[in-house]
Amino acid sequence: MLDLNKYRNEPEFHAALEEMFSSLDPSVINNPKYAPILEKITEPDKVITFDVEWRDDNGNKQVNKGYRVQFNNVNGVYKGGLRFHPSVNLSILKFLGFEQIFKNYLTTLPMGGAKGGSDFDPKGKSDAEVIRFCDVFMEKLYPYIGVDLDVPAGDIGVGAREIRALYLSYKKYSGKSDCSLTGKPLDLGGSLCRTEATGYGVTYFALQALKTYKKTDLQGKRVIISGSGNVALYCLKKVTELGGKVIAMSDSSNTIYVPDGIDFETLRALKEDRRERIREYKDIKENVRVLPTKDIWKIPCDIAFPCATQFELDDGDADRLIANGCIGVFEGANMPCTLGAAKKFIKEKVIYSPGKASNAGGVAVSGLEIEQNKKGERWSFDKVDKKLKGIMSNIFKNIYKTAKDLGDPYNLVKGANNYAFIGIAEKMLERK
Ligand code: NDP
Ligand code: 2IT
Repeated sequence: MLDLNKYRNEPEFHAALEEMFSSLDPSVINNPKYAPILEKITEPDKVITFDVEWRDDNGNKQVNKGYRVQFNNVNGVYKGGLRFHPSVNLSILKFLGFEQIFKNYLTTLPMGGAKGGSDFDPKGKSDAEVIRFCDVFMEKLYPYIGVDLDVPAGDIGVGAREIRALYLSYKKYSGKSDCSLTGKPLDLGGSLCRTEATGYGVTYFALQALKTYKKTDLQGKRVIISGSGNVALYCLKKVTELGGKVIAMSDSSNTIYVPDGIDFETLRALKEDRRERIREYKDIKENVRVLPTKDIWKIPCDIAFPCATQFELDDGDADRLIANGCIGVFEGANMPCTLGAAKKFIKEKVIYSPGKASNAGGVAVSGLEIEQNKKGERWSFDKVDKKLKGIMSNIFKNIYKTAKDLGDPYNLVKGANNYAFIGIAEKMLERK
């Protein structure tokens, strides 16, 4: 029997394992044929760590830690983002890499699970510093990646600027221009709709779930979205297009509460072009209240999209959302709800979707970027968007059916985990 206690000193990874194994149906977790793979599925195939020594603008030497966790490639090439954030450590990257195995399986595209990154903080650094850091990071990482081996992408702190720098360095050091990274800028072979994919995808997922469970949609709904990075911004755009009113968003410093609704283009320019703090929105628009970050969950809403980071929504926040009448919580981030918060939503029949299902749109379009690069094709925005819609709809259908078949229709955690675990476990048994 698998003993999760040995992972207690890796709290994020431990939580991801507990979420998976406690949700598996007894017919799955106790099935003797899966016993031999339980240990194997919880240990990464390979963990690569390296020092990144780079020079800041004053010429001083700085050192950060670099990582790539290649978790499991039974479903295809190692695939998953790179995160640059001061909190990055192996526990966080193992949790993200583990989740990625099952998320990527749900997309139906041939991708295994991986994650990587650094404790480097791009915030407050000049463009030149970020580019120098990315260059050394890639000098160390390039021997381990490539289109048929491992294909990283972005995540927190790794956006268009970082991917451009990383890909140019990859080409320089490897002498290759294969699809070794996704989320590339369009002029370097990126896919249309990759920037929008995670935020649009979680919104498409929400729409399908709202229709199925509550025979409703986003029209006229009061929505809150935590974060204001890549996922949150394009969730804002799609929710607004579909008739929802996004009344609050956040960053790690503040929440803004805007009862009239947040304007996408104003916030996009503030965050993407000018890299400012979200509170600056108050200086541009009327009727804006600036609150502490955590107060976002106190604002009454119909639907919540946690799109910032892990464990940002705790048990007490769940109680407040439920008391305020929230009907759906759709994770755009990876594991933003604590396990206790998720349990409360499921118990109270608030529609709750785990990130590995509802935020799979980003990696799905990454998979489509690989396909386009391999075929030497460039698909239109509408074509990619249509495929994304189809993939999100298919994920919802598969996990909803599994949850229903297990006699627990509101439990999409059970639905996603049992469905994806069986898929991966069967492939692991086949490989032996
Ligand atoms: P970005 O770096 O673009 O944005 C992150 C946002 O979250 C920022 O607004 C940031 O605020 C906020 N944030 C980060 N840490 C904290 C914190 N500790 N407390 C409060 N707010 C915080 O990242 P993404 O939008 O790409 O990623 C967001 C989430 O979505 C992550 O969990 C990521 O793993 C997940 N995800 C991303 C995908 C993608 O395609 N990009 C795909 C699937 C999942 P600040 O600027 O102040 O740091
Ligand atoms: O968490 C995620 O799925 C991502 N950060 C996207 C990974 C990818 O390879 O596009």
